[in-house]
Amino acid sequence: MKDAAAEMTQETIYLEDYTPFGFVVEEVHLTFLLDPGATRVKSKISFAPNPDATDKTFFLHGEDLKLISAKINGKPVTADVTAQGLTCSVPTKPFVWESEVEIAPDKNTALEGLYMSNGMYCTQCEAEGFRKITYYPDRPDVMSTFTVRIEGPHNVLLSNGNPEKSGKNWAEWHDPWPKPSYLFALVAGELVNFPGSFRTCSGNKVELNIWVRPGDENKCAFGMEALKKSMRWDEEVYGREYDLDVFNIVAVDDFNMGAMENKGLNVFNSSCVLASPETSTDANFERIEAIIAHEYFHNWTGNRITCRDWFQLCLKEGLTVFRDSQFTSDMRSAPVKRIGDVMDLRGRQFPEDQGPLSHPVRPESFQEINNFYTATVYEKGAEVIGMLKRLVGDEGYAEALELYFARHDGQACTIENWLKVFEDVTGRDLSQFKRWYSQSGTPRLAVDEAYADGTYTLTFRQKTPPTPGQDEKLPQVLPIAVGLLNDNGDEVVETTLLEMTEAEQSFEFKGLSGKPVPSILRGFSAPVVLERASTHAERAFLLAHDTDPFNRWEVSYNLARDGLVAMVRDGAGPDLAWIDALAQVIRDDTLDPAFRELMLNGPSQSELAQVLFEAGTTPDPDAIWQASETLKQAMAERWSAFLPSLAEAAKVTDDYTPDAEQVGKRALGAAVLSLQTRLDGGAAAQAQFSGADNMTLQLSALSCLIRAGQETDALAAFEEQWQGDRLVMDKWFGLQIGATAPVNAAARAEALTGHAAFDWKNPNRFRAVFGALAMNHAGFHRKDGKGYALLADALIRLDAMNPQTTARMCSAFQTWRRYDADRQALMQAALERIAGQPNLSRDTTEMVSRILG
Ligand code: B3K
Ligand code: ZN
Repeated sequence: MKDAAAEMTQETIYLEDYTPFGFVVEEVHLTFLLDPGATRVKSKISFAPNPDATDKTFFLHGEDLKLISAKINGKPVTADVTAQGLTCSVPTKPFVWESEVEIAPDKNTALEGLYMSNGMYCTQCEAEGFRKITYYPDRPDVMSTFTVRIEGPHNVLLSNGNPEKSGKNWAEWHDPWPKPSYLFALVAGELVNFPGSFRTCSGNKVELNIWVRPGDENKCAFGMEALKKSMRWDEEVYGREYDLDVFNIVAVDDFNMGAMENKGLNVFNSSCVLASPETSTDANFERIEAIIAHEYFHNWTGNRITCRDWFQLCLKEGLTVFRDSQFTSDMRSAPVKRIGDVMDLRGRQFPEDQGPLSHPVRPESFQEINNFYTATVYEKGAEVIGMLKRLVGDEGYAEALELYFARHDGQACTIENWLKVFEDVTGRDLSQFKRWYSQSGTPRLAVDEAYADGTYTLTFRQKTPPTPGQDEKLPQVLPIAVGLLNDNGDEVVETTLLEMTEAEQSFEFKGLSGKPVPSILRGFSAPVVLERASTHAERAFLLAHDTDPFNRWEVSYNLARDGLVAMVRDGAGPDLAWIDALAQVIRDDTLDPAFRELMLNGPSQSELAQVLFEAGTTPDPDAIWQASETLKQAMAERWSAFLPSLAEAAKVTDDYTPDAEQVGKRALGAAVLSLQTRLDGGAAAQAQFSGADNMTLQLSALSCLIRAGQETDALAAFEEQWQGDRLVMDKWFGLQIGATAPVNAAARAEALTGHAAFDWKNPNRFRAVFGALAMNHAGFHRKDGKGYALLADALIRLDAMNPQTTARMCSAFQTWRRYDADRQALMQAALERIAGQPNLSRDTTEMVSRILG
């Protein structure tokens, strides 16, 4: 173990300690002389004392920089330099700071700051990467205009804002909008563009470009259309217009996350922008559309109005996720999007909020801010905004947003600023609602019901279990959408929003002619765990009659969950009554195929482990896997008579498009194929694989063949066909670990790290292999600990190169306390082995110590 003293040297930053910087920055001029091993960065920055600040210490962040020279008002100065930055004595009046530093982009494997990817220069500054480029007050509340000159022998030289001037081997850019340093970007390389253009609502013409490596131009058309749709949607729905002459997107292969919203120059992980039917799945297309929208929407929610400090991250991220969900709902199917979002919330955010990494939507302390780009900040943050909108209504929300943009444009803001616009517009007191930002944990909501003399009473009790650092919780505001149905299945009370504010609270519905059947938490109106015992008969009734698509799906999900729990815990057989009821829904061709496919999705194996754990049963991953296999086998056998006709009906005969209609059909077709494979040993999957003319069909067939153990030839053929396409090869690496029987997963992951195309330095490839291992629930949680040991070895190796991606992947261990003593001991040993490494990064040190608790 690393000694306690070493651990304690990691500084913790607290929200309550915020103070403004002592200086304002009026202008920034940067010059880059590009060189892989020795790039020179010259800065010329106009500072003035900040009248709002008391502490006038002149501290500039700077890490891994070689300081060549520093001047104030043209005269050389000597600065006091440490590993974190420099201080210097400065005039009490406005002054100009100049510095020259040297950096080595080709050595930068952390992919933060200025780095190289396949010969191209690229930056990633959020959250604190700018300090690896030059000395600067690298904090989001310091906003300034930037003028950038880039010199280098590359055909493309890009930065933020509008192009000013250029010549052979140089270009100058000017961004007129004041921005924090985290939104700075620079790209240089031998790139080609896929051009487009957009006319804004007030008639301005914007030049659009997607810049890619030569050969990738044919994968840009979809992204370009998604960008135009996003620009139009933001004008129409939020009244937000684009504000520069150009909007550039660049695709880069080595990137720690999905994409980055740098002002006017979005940088994308190539997996999140490049798409073609042959190489991308329907899911890829949907994700690309959503991410392009998300980054574009940041132009207003994030860039024009940014965060005062990193504790306010949800101000931009929760809101922008909420906005991109609205966009996808409008472009595609709103119920399908909602169900997908809730599955994602339960799959990623709930485990986070119910384990050692639980933190509020607005955290109050951190050691490494990159560790807080979490499902809680993003997805729960978006849920909080959805609740706010439900409470104040669509009009109140629209007015509040108008006021937010008008009042705070050009500012660095807080959650207090955000809530105040809602208070001012609606006259509501949101002080209790604000607990959603400060209390961590998932509230549990229990319900009792009573009926007498035409009055139906629902009594709710809310309770949030203790989470790290928060033993006691206060009641939160819960918007609970409820509808009531009569015995005939008619809706006697339409969706009504109940506003719960107490720990226990009753709501009455009067004038009913009989005891109704309630449909509670429609649309998943609050991110809680609803605890309500329900009879089989009532669920079957709602499955047939609920008009709320989300709750109709929820009933099926709950039936699947409870059936699986009974199988694992009590040794019960599959719930045949549910399988038969579900058959009616699956075969109902008046329903959207995408919705029908979603109805087949019960909880994941990991979610089931959590459910068992909470019910007091130690989850056995092998038994969970076995139960889920038995259930699917039973479904396949019970539905064998109609599977072929369902498969036929799900076939798409038109040319491929990634639109919602075709996507839904292919999703249903894939679910049917996987059931058929259980009956025919892989014959139908083999036929689909051989005849597939798009990646969605090819990959769903390959997945079935892997599950059936029939994959050897198909995997070889796939590799032969796609070895030249790195994004498709990521799928090849991941699928053979993710879809295989648990017993093989760890060995396959280990073997694949020896494959010639495995690259430790490429986060996509690393995640393909180790993300897939962590997702193969029973495979990762092998009883002998091989999965844990392998992941720990990989994380130790990666940490020296790329702390951010390493720290993120540590969360695979976050559920460790759910499992039996042997597995817990093995996971603890793996975590302690990581923690004990010399020179472990700040990122990984923080994550491992939080997980260990
Ligand atoms: N804002 C970036 C995420 C930056 C992550 C830094 N570790 C992408 C996004 O949320 O849109
Ligand atoms: Zn974002």
